[in-house]
Amino acid sequence: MPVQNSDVAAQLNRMADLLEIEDANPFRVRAYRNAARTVKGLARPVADLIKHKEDLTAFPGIGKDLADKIKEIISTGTFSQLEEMKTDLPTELPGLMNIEHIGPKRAKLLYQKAGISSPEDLKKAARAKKIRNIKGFGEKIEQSILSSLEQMADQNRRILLSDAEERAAPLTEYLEKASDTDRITLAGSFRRRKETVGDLDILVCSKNPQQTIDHFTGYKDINQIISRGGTLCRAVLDSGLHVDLRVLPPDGYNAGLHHFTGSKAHNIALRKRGTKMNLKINEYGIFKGKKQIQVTQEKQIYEILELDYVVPELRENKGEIQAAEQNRLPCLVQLQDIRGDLHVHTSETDGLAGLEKMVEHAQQLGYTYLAITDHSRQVRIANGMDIRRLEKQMENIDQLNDSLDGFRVLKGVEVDILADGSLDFPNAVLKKLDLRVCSIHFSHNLSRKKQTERIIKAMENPFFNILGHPTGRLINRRKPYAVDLEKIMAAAKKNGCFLELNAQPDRLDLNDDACRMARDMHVKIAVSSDAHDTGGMSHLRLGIDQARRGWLEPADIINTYSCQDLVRMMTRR
Ligand code: DGT
Ligand code: CA
Ligand code: CA
Ligand code: ZN
Repeated sequence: MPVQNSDVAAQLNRMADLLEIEDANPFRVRAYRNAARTVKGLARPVADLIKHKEDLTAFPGIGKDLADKIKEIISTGTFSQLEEMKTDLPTELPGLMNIEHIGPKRAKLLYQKAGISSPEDLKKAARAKKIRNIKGFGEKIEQSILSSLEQMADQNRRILLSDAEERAAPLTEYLEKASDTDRITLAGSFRRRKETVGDLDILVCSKNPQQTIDHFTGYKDINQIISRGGTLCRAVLDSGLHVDLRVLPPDGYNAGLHHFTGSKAHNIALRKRGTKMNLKINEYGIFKGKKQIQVTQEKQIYEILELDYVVPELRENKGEIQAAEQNRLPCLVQLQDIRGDLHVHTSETDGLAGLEKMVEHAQQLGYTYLAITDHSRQVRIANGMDIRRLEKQMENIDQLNDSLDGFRVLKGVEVDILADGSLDFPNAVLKKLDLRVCSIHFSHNLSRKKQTERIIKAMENPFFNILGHPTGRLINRRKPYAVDLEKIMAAAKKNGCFLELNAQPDRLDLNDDACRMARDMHVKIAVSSDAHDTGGMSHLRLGIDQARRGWLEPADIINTYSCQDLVRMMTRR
């Protein structure tokens, strides 16, 4: 199986982790992280690029040295320097850094003082109350480590939608090669565009199920076949991802597609409705008595049930069936409704591409505006800007705008919300900008009450526009901070502020339910990529998926508005 981009990124990040644990030069650490980010954001598999002898150093953050290392990873799965590092420190040690409260220093301490190198060791030691006595830890940290370990155990079986996409693409391509196969669809939570998926449910239309399954079992990335029947084969990929492959006959495809798209709760509710209409619905089709009603399109199932068509993203039994009955389903936002991106970073702070490159890419995406929102001074690890650098950037943007036609670069910032609720730049500076994304990057651990007050206080500043990544969660890695979203939204409404739906694959923050709450409370949302390079801007589509799951329409999303309207919305009072 060719080594995939996320595998390459994982190896580079592991090197960065080990270097951090060894307290190496921060520039070296950042070089590996930047390269990892670039590889992860590439539109094509890096293995392909190498095969076609393309120049990797053309990509941001990749020099000659890193290009060689990436080639080594592609051919051997690792690189010699990483292997050498591993001889001094246990391989799995960086894994500890995924746990909340554990950075490189503490990971090293845990290993040196208590011989702990894996989450399992750590859990045992924390339960035995042995962590609290290590210098730099204490009882409170011990307890939060334990609780985040327990939470990770619950979550880690689900993988990010974007990672699932990456695993699914080559598999689908492989399945298409078999003769006699027709349609191939990824159903289940993947088709409903949930932020994480438990497994892949692949449906293949074929008249020859045995042959299709034979072909599937020959896929190189399969680690284990769990079961194999006449039309169903369950397997585990090398990455640990489970796959259910189902073969459906041509005349049963649409009924099966509907059934295996789910959700289970939606299916059950539809089945109940069917029963009231004397119809029986199951994975094979819809039946009136013994007679099967022909279904040649998935839409027909809803027609037969006298419902408007419900798109997969809404099939969660959260009111969509009633809405479909009463012709009041939302007219959901689509990617093409988006006219600009309101949160991106450049190489001025922790981005990889310069201002011009980012703007050029936004134009290629068909946008008419782009807000540049680099970090403020507080975020030193991301090379946050001081006032002078911000002002210089504003000048550069003014100049660039003079040369652009039909496109506007908005002067923005991602300004830190400090612990006391003030913003990291004085109002006299903030005033000069077109737009301000205000985010929390520190003091995540305040009480729910204090955190809520902090954000509301920030929103009372007349230059507060958009609350960036509103809950601070990192899927599978960091819990949302304790905060009262309903109060936050009420304050946003009152003050004319907006909330972000950050489209980074592991943030997708707000989640679907919170988007729905915003809609109900008439608070508008900015769907933003938070890109750190040009490739990252296309993550916005994942934000749109999430927005759709949250019932959002174009009018609920501020970056579907014209630039003029948008700028007006950023001026409060
Ligand atoms: P996941 O894999 O946890 O992310 O979520 P799903 O929705 O993909 O769930 P999965 O893989 O267990 O099953 C795929 C679909 O099959 C599910 O969305 C609906 C359908 N399905 C599975 N089990 C049942 C069931 O017991 N009753 C009904 N009505 N449908 C089911
Ligand atoms: Ca599934
Ligand atoms: Ca499944
Ligand atoms: Zn941020």
